[in-house]
Amino acid sequence: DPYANDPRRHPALIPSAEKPYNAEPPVSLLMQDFLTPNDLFFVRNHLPVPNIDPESFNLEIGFENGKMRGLTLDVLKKKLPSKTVATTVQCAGNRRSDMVKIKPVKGLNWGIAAISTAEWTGPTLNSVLRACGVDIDTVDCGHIQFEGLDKGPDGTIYGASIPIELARMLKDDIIVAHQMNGVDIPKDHGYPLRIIIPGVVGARQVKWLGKIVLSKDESTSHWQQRDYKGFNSSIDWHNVDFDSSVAIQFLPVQSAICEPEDGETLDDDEEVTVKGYAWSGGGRGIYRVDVSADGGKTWTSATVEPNGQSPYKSWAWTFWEVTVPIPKEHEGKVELICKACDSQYNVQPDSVEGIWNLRGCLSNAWHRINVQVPK
Ligand code: MTE
Ligand code: MO
Repeated sequence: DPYANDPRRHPALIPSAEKPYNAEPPVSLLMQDFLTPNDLFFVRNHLPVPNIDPESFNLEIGFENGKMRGLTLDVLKKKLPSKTVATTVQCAGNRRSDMVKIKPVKGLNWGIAAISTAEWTGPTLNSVLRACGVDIDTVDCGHIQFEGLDKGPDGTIYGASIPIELARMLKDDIIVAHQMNGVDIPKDHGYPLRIIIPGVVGARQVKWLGKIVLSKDESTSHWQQRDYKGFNSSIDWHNVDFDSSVAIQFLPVQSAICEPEDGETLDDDEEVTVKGYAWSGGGRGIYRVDVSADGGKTWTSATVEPNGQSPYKSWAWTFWEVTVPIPKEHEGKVELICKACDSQYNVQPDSVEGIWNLRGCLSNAWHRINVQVPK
């Protein structure tokens, strides 16, 4: 069993798959802390968790046509200036279960908690490359590829890449991280090293980082080329051409209701206090979250808790809260809806129909839950 050495996990995590292990925290715990505790951080593994010896570990950095440098953990931790960034990591498949309701898709049936936030510490990608004599602003390459040390029984390795323009834009906030919330990154999240690329889809933030390659080409990895891309709602598995679409990088604006939970019975029939999270990719902060208890006819804007980051470099989520009146003619149940607006005034689409895609990625329609109201 290639998964026999996988780490022990927190019993509260809700698995969507066991081998490889994938799990999200219960919604009731998601908003307990702004920084998600490491053992409750959602887990998205495609392969067995590798066992890496920190003593012999060497991060390889180079160009396609030859290894240029190897950096030990000691050098990465002690010789280079370190930076800490609080960022939210979201899987492209977060809230996929809402898409499945329209039409089946291929993918893990994530609820609303394939998203978590941590403070990541390590040298910046910029300083790591500079230590190798590479100037990220002038280097002649098209993409920066990242390779994981996790390997499938058939030899498959996990890899991803970002275009060099994206790397330049984010260079001071891309972290070659060795710490997560102040401790060594746990095994499930990439021990001993992981690349953190704020504002970008989880899939590019390669765990168990073993290699950084400056290349003229994108990563040829399955997950860069044949997964984690968007398509229109008429494309299905018979006519899909993965080469016709672009790999997802920045994620769109997202929000979800965590309290009350779907199906819950309220204890009041006049008003309800609604809480949730909101986040957008690309460093876009959250300007507003609106909540409706009458199917979207009327809205109340929530109090959005500042996350301490600029709306133009907002890497972490925000929590919000609002009390809304319950309509008189509720017949024992109401639908609660939330939608967020980010700092580029992007809003979430009102329904899933127009954004449905065969992989169930980018599921960010208005979040709707149903609750029972006491008579
Ligand atoms: N890196 C490696 N090496 N192997 C993986 O399977 N999964 C990716 C990304 N990095 C993955 C990886 C995906 S799809 C996501 S959403 C995030 O890691 C999840 O990070 P987490 O498990 O720390 O929440
Ligand atoms: Mo993911």
